[in-house]
Amino acid sequence: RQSRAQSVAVLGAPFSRGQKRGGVEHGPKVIRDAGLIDRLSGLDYSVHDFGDLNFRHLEKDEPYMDVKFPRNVGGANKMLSSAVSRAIGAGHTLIMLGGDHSLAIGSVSGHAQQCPDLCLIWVDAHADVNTPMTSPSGNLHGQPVAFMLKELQDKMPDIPGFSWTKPFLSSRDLVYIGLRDVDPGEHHILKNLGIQYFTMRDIDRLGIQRVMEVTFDHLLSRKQRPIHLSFDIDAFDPSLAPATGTPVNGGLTYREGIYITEEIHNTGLLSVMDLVEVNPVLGANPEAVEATASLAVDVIASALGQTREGAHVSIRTQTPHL
Ligand code: B3U
Ligand code: MN
Ligand code: MN
Repeated sequence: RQSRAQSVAVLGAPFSRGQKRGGVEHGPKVIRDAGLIDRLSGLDYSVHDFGDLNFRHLEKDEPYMDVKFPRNVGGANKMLSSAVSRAIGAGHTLIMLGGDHSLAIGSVSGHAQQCPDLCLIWVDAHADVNTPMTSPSGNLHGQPVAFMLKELQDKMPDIPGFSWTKPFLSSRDLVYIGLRDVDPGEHHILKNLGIQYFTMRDIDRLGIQRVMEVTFDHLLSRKQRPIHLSFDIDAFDPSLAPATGTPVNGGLTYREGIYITEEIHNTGLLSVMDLVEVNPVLGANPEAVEATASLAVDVIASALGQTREGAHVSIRTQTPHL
């Protein structure tokens, strides 16, 4: 089971310029404050908290076409990409705490530098595959997947701040789970490229167990390879994860979310996980923020092997009366 590294690195990416709402840069702090490091240490990993990246803010950053803050987003992701690449190269399993979802550009590309055969599971209410031409908002957190896909190469203009990266992922190496707010241009891309995706309706029809079976058939049946899990907290129902920028009704239940991460853990192939879009400023009250942050901790712990049936670690030394 635990075939990969026994060492987990946690890296915070306090960044919010991929969208317009302040506060998501405090995600790493509230997720740590909800007890992340202790929970992971309790799972018997050696946990290395790498702290937060220190992104430089660029004052002069005019929109390009309609794309907002291109140089800030590009620069932050360049920095994140090399940090992720270094951590994976050093043998850690990495947890990246966002920050908004534009950070997946750096996280997945840095991972791909070390693991060119990785596959990507994107758990989100949104497909985040707009190009600058299809984006209704100009926000880069709605576009990260478009920067990754080789098949979209000629649809992507040269955006200032992004000359360091080029597309590295095939559309067949990507599966979406939890979609329920997909823009027309995104729907066209999903259909046109034949991307495997499961909307909330698909989860209603098939059940989450079957969804995970088909996901792994699609990604792993030909060969075992590292998994990048990019988990947007807004995949969960807003009743569970209220403190986020773009909540959409009808999301994952707690049990569906945890089942997804349990199954990913059980593959033994999880290599990097992003947990993004926790925004403590948008919680209606402190309880709403705590609920969202503690859900984030639960889903990360579950991806790293916390089970609902419990576990026993060296019974003989810890409970000699047994
Ligand atoms: N699809 C819309 C909205 C959106 C995407 N991601 C989030 N919201 N979190 C867009 O702006 O691209
Ligand atoms: Mn997202
Ligand atoms: Mn989302």
